[in-house]
Amino acid sequence: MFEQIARVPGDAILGLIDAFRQDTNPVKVDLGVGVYRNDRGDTPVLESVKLAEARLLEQERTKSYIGSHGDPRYTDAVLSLVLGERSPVLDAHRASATQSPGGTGALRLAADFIKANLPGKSIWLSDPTWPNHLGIFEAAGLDMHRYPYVSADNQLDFEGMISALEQAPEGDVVLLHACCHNPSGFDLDHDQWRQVLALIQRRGLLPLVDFAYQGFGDGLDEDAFGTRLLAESLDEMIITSSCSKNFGIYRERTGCFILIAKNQEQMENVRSQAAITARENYSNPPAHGGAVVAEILGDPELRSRWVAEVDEMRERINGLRRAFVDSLAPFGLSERFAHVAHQRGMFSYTGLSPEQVDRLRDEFAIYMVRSGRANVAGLRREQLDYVARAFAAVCQ
Ligand code: PLP
Ligand code: TYF
Repeated sequence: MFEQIARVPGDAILGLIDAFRQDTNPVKVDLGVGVYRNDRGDTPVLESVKLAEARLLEQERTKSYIGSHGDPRYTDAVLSLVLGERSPVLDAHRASATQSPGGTGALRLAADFIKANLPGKSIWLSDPTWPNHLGIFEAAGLDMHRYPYVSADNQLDFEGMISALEQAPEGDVVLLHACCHNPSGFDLDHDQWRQVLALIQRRGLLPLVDFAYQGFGDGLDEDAFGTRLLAESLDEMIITSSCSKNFGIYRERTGCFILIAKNQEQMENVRSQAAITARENYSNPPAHGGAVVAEILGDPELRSRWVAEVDEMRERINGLRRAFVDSLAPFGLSERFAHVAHQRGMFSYTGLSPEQVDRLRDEFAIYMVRSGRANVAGLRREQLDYVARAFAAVCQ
């Protein structure tokens, strides 16, 4: 029976990992997959995570199931991290949190929840967006629409975004990146978030905020500005959060599916649906990552150590953004790439064409996604001049 099944292409971003590994050029540079790297090019386990894991190894007494909603110590900690310590939404008991296998698992819960409970509603995704968004919502059977996000001259297309979303029918879902937009690196400023809020209210839309990079843009609280504005202003909202990047626990699959309802009664109703969705997908989430996060956020000393580690990762990325633009100055290109210093998060839409990206790979062993997306965290200080020279060569 299997002879009729066709082979499909693999994930283009993950494919870069193999291509990079096979390249024997000693100066090769990996600006592909979105994983944080230090200046040696490594993705080490955070010290706060190592300390928490040592404690867990000592203290763990059971490997029994943790339940469909996961570990309440973890979900309560994530709610405070995302919505703020003194959020009126939490005081009103309007928010439900379900531990999920990564942010991806949370997105799939959101997709299934929408499909099962909001019949006939479509979802609106930014163009461009993280390619897996398309696969996840397609797999759940949702109809998708796109809204413009980046203009042809590689800038945030806020007007295009707003005018497209003005056409969305009432009750449709709009997916917004909380911060550090993947793949573009273009984020909304405070005034633009307020305009998006007004549009959502005017059109009666349901926001789904994907929050995968909290702490990587401007700060843990700063990055939550738009998310908290919507949560405190609207009756209903969905948030998918991920601890993969900010705790560096990618492979532990640690995320959270958050539903905000008008009141506690309705929150309990939608929460019961979230449990069914989780049960039908994977029953219970993996426990380890959530236990690590709960241990860190619940202990003042570990927590401040972790905050310092997040600060260090963010400051390294933002420092590299400025340093990269500076290193392009001798080639007369700092103006052309000035946006790299203003974008936020790990990613930058450089504005390079697929052909230029191919030349960077073939002639300089520099790997990036063909859309022109670079993982800024993949830059190393000692390679900045080399990369700048390569950019200058393909921009001739
Ligand atoms: N959303 C976006 C925009 C992402 O870039 C990622 C990253 O991989 C995710 C969600 C999900 O992350 P994970 O499933 O690894 O927690
Ligand atoms: O966009 C990225 O590079 C990260 C990592 O299937 C990633 O979000 C990429 C592709 C994928 C899973 C994770």
